Amino acid sequence: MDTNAAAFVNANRLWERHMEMARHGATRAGGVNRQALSNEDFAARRALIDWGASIGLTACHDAAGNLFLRLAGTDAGAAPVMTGSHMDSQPTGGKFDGIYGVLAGLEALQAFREAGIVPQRPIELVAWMNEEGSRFAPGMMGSSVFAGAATLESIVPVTDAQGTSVGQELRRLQVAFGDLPICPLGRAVHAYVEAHIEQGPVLEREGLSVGVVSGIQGKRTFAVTVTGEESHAGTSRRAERRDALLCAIASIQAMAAEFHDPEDLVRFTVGRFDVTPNAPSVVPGSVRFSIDLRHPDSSVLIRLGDEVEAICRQHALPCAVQVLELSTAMSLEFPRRVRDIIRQAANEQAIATLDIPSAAGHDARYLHAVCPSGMIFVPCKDGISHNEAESATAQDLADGARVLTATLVRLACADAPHRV
Ligand code: HGY
Ligand code: MN
Ligand code: MN
Repeated sequence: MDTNAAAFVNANRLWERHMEMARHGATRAGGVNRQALSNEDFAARRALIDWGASIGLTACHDAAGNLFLRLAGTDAGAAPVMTGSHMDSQPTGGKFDGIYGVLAGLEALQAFREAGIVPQRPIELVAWMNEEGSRFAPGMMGSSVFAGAATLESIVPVTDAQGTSVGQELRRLQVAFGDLPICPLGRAVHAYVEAHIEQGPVLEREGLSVGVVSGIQGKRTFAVTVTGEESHAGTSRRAERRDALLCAIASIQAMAAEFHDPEDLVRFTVGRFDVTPNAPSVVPGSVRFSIDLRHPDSSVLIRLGDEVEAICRQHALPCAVQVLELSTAMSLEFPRRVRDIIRQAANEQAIATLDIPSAAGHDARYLHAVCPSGMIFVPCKDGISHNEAESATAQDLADGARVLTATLVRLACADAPHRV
C-alpha cells in the first residue's frame, strides 16, 4: 500500500472528466446550462455513477435528490467522511463551478484505489441537489434538507418559471434512476471537505494554486412582489396609474442607495426581474424580483436585511408590496482543526497555501452545522464565475485534488496522524 495516495492523482484524467461533464448542458459560448433536476443534470449524474462504478464505488440517492458514491472502509459502521459539491449550474454557468468539487472528490477516491488504500472510515462522494437556486429558489436545497435546516415538505412545492415543481422533478429522478437504492435523508457524518474554484481573483493574483477557506460570508435572499394595476399605455393618465414596474424600480433604487457602503463590502443583487404581462402597450400590473444580500459581518447583514421590507413598502407606493425572505444564513468560520489538517496536507504535498474567506455560498455551509467541515479553493481565471467564460488550469485543479486526497487520508485512515 502506498501511503501517498495524492501521488496517484491524475491531472489529465481530472481535466478530461471536466471536459466530458461540460458536454452535459454545453452552451454555444463555451459554458454550461445544467440546471437542477434537468435532463442535463440527469445525464451528468449517470456519467458520475458510471465513473464511480468503474472504481468500485456504490451509489445511492436520498429523497431530496442528493447523490452519494461510497468507498467502503474497514469499519463499515463508522460515520463516513464526505467530500463533494454540486453538479447543477447557473443558466450561463462555467465548466468548473461546483462540478470541480465533485470530480476532485472522484479523483481522490480513484487515487485511494490505485494506491491500494482502504480507509478505516467509509468515504462518500456527494453531489448536492440544487446548490445554485437558479431554476428553483432558494439554492442549497439538497444540502439544507440533508442537514435538517430545511424540510423536504418545504422544497417539494417550489416551482420553476414553467410551473414544474421540485416534487415532480424528484419523482422523475426516482423513475430515471430506479436502479439506485434510496439512502436515508440526513445521516451521521464524521467530517466534510469541499473543493471549489475560488470565484474571485485572490489566489491567481498571489500566484498560488490552493487556498484554505477560513469561512463563508452571510447571505439573505428575498422574493419581492409589487402589485399595481394593468392599464392601457395610451389612455391611462399618469396621475391614475399604479405602474408596478416604476414602483419596483423606485424600491430597488432606494435600497441600492441605502445599502451603498464606501468600503464596498455590501453585496446587493437583483438578478431576477419578471414583469407581468410584459406587453409593450400595457402598464405593468405586477413585478416579481429577487434580492440576494450578502455581507461578511452578520450584524450588518441583519441590520440591512431587516430594512428591506420597510424600504420597499415606502418607495413602491401607490403599488402594494409583498416581501418574502427565502433564506437567511449568517457568516461562519470553519473549525481551525479542519483548516489545520488541510494546511498540513498541502504542506506534505509541498503546495503553498493562503487562508482565504469565501464571498460565494457553498453547500459546506450546511454541513458545517452537522459535522467538522472545511473547504479547499483553487484559482479560476481573472476570478470570473457565474459566467460562460469561467476558466481554470489543469495544474491548479490537480493541486487542489492532491490536497483534498491527502486531507481525506488524514480524516478517514486509522493510522493517520490527525484526529478531527
Ligand atoms: O451564489 C453563490 O454564492 C453560489 O455560487 N451559488
Ligand atoms: Mn458553486
Ligand atoms: Mn455557483
